Amino acid sequence: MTEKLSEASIQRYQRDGYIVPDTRLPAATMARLQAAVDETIDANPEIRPEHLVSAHIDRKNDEGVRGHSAWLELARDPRILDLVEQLIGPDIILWGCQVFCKPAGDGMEVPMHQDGHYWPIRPLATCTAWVAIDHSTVENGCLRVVPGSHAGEHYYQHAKSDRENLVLNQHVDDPSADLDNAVDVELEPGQFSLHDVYIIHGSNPNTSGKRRAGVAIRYMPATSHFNRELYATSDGSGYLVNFASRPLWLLRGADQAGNDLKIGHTA
Ligand SMILES: O=C(O)CCC(=O)C(=O)O
Repeated sequence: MTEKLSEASIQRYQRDGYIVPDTRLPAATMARLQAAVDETIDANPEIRPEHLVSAHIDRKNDEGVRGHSAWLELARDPRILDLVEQLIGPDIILWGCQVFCKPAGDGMEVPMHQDGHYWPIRPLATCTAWVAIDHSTVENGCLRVVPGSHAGEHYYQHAKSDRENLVLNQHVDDPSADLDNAVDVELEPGQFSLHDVYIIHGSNPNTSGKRRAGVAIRYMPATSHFNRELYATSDGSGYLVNFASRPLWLLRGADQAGNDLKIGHTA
């Protein structure tokens, strides 16, 4: 059954830049996804489990990660897509997906940042569904967001950091950013949040005894263009991404912006 977002929820997304819908993925789905996290990690022993970029590509992808079919299947899940559609419209392209698994004890911090600095999407637009695979709590480093920081599509100044135990080497370094207002988005397995590309977000290290795995699925409206020439490859965030050959999946509606939907697909 599709969840119909109330007008108040849609307004909250527009005002705060994120929402947590009521929908929960069922236990059977979560058991499969929990196994998929383990399998994805086992297939990529040389990669930190917070860095499993494009994990939805079911082969060794051009970013060096061996993906798993479960993530593409999840990205296609109508329970998620129906909600995304109510926020970004009927034409939807899946362009990214990253498993962020913070192991117990030494899970890395994601510094507070805005997405999109190195994303080749014009006009820049994306709704990220962050799906909790494990319990995601304050204790094990849940997602944190600064409500309203997406407003006005403003880019806050970022600075580079060369600390090693960070998932990203960029953090917001701007006196006008209200980082003290960050809120924790605690989720149970199967719950997910939806957040706007401009929102400031991040997460604390996981020093607890409990793993925190989540997967971020990136959807853009097919009225935007994924411009592969803008940033063909980038390590601007501290690890390699390859936008030149990143496959796009038109999941709903029609492409309205001349996107190349063939590149990167093997079959
Ligand atoms: O999983 C996290 O803690 C961070 C996720 C994130 O930065 C994102 O979804 O863009």
